[in-house]
Amino acid sequence: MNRRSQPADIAVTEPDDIHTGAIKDHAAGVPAVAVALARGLEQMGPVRTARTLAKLNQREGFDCPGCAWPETPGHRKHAEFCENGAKAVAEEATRRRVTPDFFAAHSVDDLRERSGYWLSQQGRLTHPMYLAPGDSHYRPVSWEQANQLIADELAAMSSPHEAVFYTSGRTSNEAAFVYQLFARSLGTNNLPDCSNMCHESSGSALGASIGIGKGSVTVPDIESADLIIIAGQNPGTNHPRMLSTLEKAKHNGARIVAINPLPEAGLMRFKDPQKIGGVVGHGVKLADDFLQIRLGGDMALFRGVARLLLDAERAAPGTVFDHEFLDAHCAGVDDYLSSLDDVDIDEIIAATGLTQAQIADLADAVASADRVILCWAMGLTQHRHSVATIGEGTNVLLLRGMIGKPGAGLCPVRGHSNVQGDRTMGIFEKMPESFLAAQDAEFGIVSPRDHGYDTVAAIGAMARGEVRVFFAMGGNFVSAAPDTEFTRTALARCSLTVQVSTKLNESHLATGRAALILPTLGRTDKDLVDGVAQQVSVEDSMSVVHLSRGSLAPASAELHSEVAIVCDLATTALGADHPVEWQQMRRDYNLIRDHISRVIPGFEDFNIRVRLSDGFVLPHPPRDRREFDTPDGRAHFAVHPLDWVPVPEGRLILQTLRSHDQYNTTIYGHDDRYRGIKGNRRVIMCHPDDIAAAGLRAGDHVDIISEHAGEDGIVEERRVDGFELVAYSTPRGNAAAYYPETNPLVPLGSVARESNTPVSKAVVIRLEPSVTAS
Ligand SMILES: Nc1nc2c(c(=O)[nH]1)N[C@H]1C(S)=C(S)[C@@H](COP(=O)(O)OP(=O)(O)OC[C@H]3O[C@@H](n4cnc5c(=O)[nH]c(N)nc54)[C@H](O)[C@@H]3O)O[C@H]1N2
Ligand SMILES: Nc1nc2c(c(=O)[nH]1)N[C@H]1C(S)=C(S)[C@@H](COP(=O)(O)OP(=O)(O)OC[C@H]3O[C@@H](n4cnc5c(=O)[nH]c(N)nc54)[C@H](O)[C@@H]3O)O[C@H]1N2
Ligand SMILES: [Mo]
Repeated sequence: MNRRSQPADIAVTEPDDIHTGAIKDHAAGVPAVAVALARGLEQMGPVRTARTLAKLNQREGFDCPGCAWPETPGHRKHAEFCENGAKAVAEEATRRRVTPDFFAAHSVDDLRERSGYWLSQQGRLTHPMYLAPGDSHYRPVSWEQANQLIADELAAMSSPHEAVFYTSGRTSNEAAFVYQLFARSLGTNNLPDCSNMCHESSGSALGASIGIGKGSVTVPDIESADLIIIAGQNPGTNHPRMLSTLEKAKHNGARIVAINPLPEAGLMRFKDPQKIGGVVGHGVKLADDFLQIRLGGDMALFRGVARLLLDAERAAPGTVFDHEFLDAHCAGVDDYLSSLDDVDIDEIIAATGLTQAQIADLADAVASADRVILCWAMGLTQHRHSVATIGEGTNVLLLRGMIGKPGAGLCPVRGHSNVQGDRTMGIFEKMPESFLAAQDAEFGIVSPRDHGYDTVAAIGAMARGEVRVFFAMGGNFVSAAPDTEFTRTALARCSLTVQVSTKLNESHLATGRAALILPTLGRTDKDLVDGVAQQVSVEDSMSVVHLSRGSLAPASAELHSEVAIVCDLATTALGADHPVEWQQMRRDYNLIRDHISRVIPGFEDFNIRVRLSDGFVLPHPPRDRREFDTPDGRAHFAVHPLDWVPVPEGRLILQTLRSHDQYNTTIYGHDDRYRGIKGNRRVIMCHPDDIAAAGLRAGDHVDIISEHAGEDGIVEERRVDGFELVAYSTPRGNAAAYYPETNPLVPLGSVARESNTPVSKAVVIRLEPSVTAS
């Protein structure tokens, strides 16, 4: 802190009047390149921009911190990134800094008044900071002091279950492994993660159906499929590199069906900015069919399709179902088929909002394709009946034998770049006995066996005052979690909250009695230990594990890697004679990989195979051998009663989603270019007839009130103020608004059955004209 004067805060453009324009009919193209470069130049300057983007997703470079879409094996393009990946990198590799001077100039109360956008635009955190009980400002602390403060709180717990260790999905395999090892050495399985709010429903459904919670396809499978169904996903914004893969599939003759309440630009047409045709032409039409389904209607659609497949099979036996596959590999077929006799096509039409012809057309496409892939993301996973919905989609593929053969399979498209790897490494409140036993044998520890808290359960425990220490390995818990105000109050009941972070966010201001900010290296940063550059690994959405090496000089000499942070804390908290060799692992990540290779199946010779040019693919028994790791070794048909989301009289169903200019809770800007909404994020998209029926007009400002019947049956209300109404193409009764602004509306008690994922895509709301309208 030898700066003489406090550097000026970074000024940001706060939201303005909103401008709405036409919904775009295509994604990418020249504006995407321009936006990516502009963000890079603004945050990094020209030299750093060129250097950084050149290393993005290259073999000798770092894994994009954007999404979990895989690189194309064998032939990576020189520029294997997209507009939004470049934005994610610019955010991390920015030259702006949040120093101790910044914290001296801003009290916590002052920072609480700022927007999340303003906070994240201030730059990279540079020093460990401590907010003492009752203090108004964060003040610098040494790493030793910080570790001692945490260790003292952990030692004061009356049970190890008073500690909660959250993980966001950017954490590397190596960091995740030592982190869960620390939690379990301490004696708790309280390891909630962002996946609990994300693809947990996919894991629950696929685990039950096919015995593994991961997708069964590779990039070459997608490129050679002949029918690709994309349900509940907006790849143009959230997985833009997927569009190049889809373009190839299209070129090879695939038919693409988009199932979405919104006509998302990326699904309609794609202009590859890395090709000349993408710069000047009209781009490639991607979706052949767009089914504008009602929110929560997908289970009904899949059941309708399954019933039509059954009818066709009955009419011409042996022509639709894959009997060989069903006989050799599946269980529960008869029960499932007899449940289809109850399907009432009128209910399917009501639930989906589609026509009978559209449903029949999809069934025909599924019946006649040789290679079918089903892709999905949050539009399927964040509903009350998500596990049943994904189970039903899986049933449709099983009927046709579409698992474990080239060009076919299940493709849950993951979010965070290493969320799948973190789970493989043991970030899960209920890891199986096989993992715990192998880990205990490797390290000579005794892991607890009782299940820990997931995200929603952790918030409940904090609210009851049963959590003393909340530790977050990345992420932005208070903004990402449902029921923002409740979650904030719950966090305030902890004695100590600790955030390991790269950038400032709202969770640094939603503190316990005391709080710590521990600044860490990101993906782009060089991780030097005693002069030797350490490498980490990640697993993408298709189970490929590969290395990631940062190359930039860190934002300050005070930044520690996530691995170092965990290992140093473990040494302080567990004592020097703990059986785990924390300090050796801290100094050489190869040792961590050696341990992983002995604990987790599929990681044999980890240190050798991870250095192969494309890394290595983890085993996936259904994909590789049509083997199913279920109790009877068979794939199981899921039989659930039909569930969907009717719209109560005078109410709307709200989905909360991402704009084109954000990464989860990190807001890059106020434009949602593809949806034609510019200048402000406090908007709610509604069908024009719903706006008129409410006696309102597009452009009016409204308060959004959510309604949820609590356990006692009493209807609880939650409110956010001052949202501008935008007339938009969405089914009647369905509305959309951005996350995290609308998280205060999502009730903590509204969760998906089995997976406990917050229902972020179906919130019952009503609108009232804003009195505070500008
Ligand atoms: N640039 C960028 N990239 C990201 C992220 C980001 O914020 N920004 N986030 C990352 C993360 S963690 C994740 S999980 C993924 C998220 O990727 P997505 O799942 O694409 O993200 P959402 O914006 O939540 O979009 C959900 C999509 O599902 C549709 N949908 C909503 N409800 C339903 C429904 O009931 N049925 C159907 N069929 N469709 C529905 C919505 O209209 C929308 O198109 O992206 C990852 N990549
Ligand atoms: N209403 C609603 N809520 C949702 C969703 C929704 O669709 N609707 N989506 C849910 C989903 S899919 C997800 S995945 C969650 C996301 O939940 P989180 O993962 O908790 O949230 P992020 O916004 O991705 O976290 C951003 C923060 O991570 C930190 N960070 C970034 N990179 C690194 C790193 O390399 N290391 C460390 N230690 N920290 C880093 C930065 O400080 C940054 O501020 O939100 C969920 N919440
Ligand atoms: Mo996610």
